Amino acid sequence: MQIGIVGLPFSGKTTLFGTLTNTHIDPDAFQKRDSNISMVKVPDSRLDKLTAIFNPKKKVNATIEFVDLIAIQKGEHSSSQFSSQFLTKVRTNDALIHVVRGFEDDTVPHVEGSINLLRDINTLEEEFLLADMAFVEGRFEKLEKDLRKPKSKDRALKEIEVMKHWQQALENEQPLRAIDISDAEMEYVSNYQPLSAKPMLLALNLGENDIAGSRDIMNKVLAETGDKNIAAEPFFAKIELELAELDDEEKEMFMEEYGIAESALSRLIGKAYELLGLQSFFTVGEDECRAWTIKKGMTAQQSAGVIHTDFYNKFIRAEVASYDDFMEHGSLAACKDKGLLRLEGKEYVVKDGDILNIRHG
Ligand SMILES: Nc1nc2c(ncn2[C@@H]2O[C@H](COP(=O)(O)OP(=O)(O)OP(=O)(O)O)[C@@H](O)[C@H]2O)c(=O)[nH]1
Ligand SMILES: [Mg+2]
Repeated sequence: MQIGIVGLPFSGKTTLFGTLTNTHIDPDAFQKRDSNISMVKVPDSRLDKLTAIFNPKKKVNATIEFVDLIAIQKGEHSSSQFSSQFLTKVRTNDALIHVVRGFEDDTVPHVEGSINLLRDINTLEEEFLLADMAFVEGRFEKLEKDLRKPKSKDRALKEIEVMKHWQQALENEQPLRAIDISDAEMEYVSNYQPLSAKPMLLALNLGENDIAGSRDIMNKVLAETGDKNIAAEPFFAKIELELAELDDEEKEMFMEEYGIAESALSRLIGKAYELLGLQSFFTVGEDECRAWTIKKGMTAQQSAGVIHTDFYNKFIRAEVASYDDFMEHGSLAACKDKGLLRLEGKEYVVKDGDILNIRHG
């Protein structure tokens, strides 16, 4: 999974990237390159506990790739077109984190001269809507030509219907993530990755003084912007970057002092999982304990396919124990004795925290 970090200049993107990836950053050095990419282990206390029990040779966390993208400036794309380089990078992202500046700091100028979360959120959203409108217009031009060719006419007619639906939404200033795209429509547009359709996590980069009221600020922002594929989470880039560099004991002490319950990484990843409808299952053993990321609703066979395509093709059954049952009884053998190690077929819908052992041919 890949998550892109976007936002206006000086909002704290690179600082957040440094916090999430635990890399010491020199913003000046980073700005010279156009984007930074880093793979991050998804923190998971359940995996830690399983590892403590099995004591395996290897512990493998699920991973997420974060990309620190370049800043987006208002009106920068006067033709309503993002640079193709930017688009190519954003297209491959499964979701976007939009860093919104909420901290005051006279030494770091705000491009608009003042702090206003909703204005900045809308600025970026408008750029996305404009880019998608330009995309839709481009498709109409191409589809007009396709209409004249007998071979492509039928398909073009269908796609035009979808593009009209999209255009109507965009003209009403509705991001495409807020509209329903049916499976039938999807068939014609599954290759497209409009910006305003990306699930969006608003990362509100607040100042130190906002820590106590951060949930209220978040709820207010969500009340104004909320659509179904949007989430928000407050964070405090500067403090949290400093925290990320401390050892665990010190970190805990300072987090408590600041009233921050969980690291920025686990908070934002938690939100991203929710937003994207993701969950984890585990495989355990003496060789390896491992967390895997799947979409909610995936079956045992589909989940087996995430481990290996062969497991999908040659799937026979899955032995399943829930994480809670396992922790209560301490071993798979004990679960089996209690009838809590179930044999499930390929249609079984895997639940968050299931421990799976795939039997395959
Ligand atoms: N006081 C304060 N300063 C911050 C905070 N977050 C970031 N900064 C500072 O703001 C400046 C810009 O932060 P960056 O993380 O580089 O912002 P950016 O969004 O990556 O900026 P560009 O890549 O230039 O668009 C840096 O000097 C940071 O140290 C914060 O929460 N509080
Ligand atoms: Mg930056």
